[in-house]
Amino acid sequence: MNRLKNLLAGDGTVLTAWTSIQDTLYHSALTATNFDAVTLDMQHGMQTEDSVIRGIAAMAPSGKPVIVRIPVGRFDFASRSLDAGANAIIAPMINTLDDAKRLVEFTKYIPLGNRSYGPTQAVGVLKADRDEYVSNANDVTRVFAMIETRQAVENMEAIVALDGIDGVFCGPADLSISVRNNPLPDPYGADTVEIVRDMAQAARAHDKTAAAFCSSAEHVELVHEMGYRLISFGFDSMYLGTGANTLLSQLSFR
Ligand code: 3PY
Ligand code: MG
Repeated sequence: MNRLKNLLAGDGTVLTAWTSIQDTLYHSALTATNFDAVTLDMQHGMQTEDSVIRGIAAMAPSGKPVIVRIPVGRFDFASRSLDAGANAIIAPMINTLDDAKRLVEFTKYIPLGNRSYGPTQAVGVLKADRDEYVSNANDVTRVFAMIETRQAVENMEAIVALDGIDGVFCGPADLSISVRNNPLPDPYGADTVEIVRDMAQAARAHDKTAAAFCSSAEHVELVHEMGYRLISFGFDSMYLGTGANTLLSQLSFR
């Protein structure tokens, strides 16, 4: 049950796939790639409550951590995802200390939070004893607050310092939109790159994990060099398109 925590121990880097596709056969296929973890995206991705619950169970035999990005404010489903056996939660648009407190309330058992008891599916999926699961869940399930607005940056120190928040997750597109006051994103552009660097330093200063979303190898290298250790790379259309086109490019007659 402490899959993600173990992978991150000792300054380890975890590269996670990021998927919007609801199909459990596809989820299992993703676990067979060299990604270390899989993130099911319910915010902008098309994952549903059903596909998340079934996806977690389908991926369990791989032993790879499953992370769920909940829709904005769906703290109830953060609890349910953990009850279904998710290893980690990414919560978008955590802008204030109150937002962060509410996230912790729903994802950590007492004394850190107020997560309701009932790890129904988790114990089977993670092959854990019920009491063992509950006793260790606060420590081993990871909770990430997305910092992706100007307001969140202003409150970043307080958010990252909060007990129960295990890390910050940089959303570079929304961050650039908010900072530049421009609906067209400029991820990791000149106006936000130093904020992104500060985010990693704030996480490190509190012994928490810095995490980030990337859609190019260049950005993965950039955030890795800054100290980010949970990094998503690409999404479904990139995996399928790059894979198919790489295969086709190997043919001499095309
Ligand atoms: C962002 O870049 O804003 C994200 O939320 C990544 O999905
Ligand atoms: Mg975002």
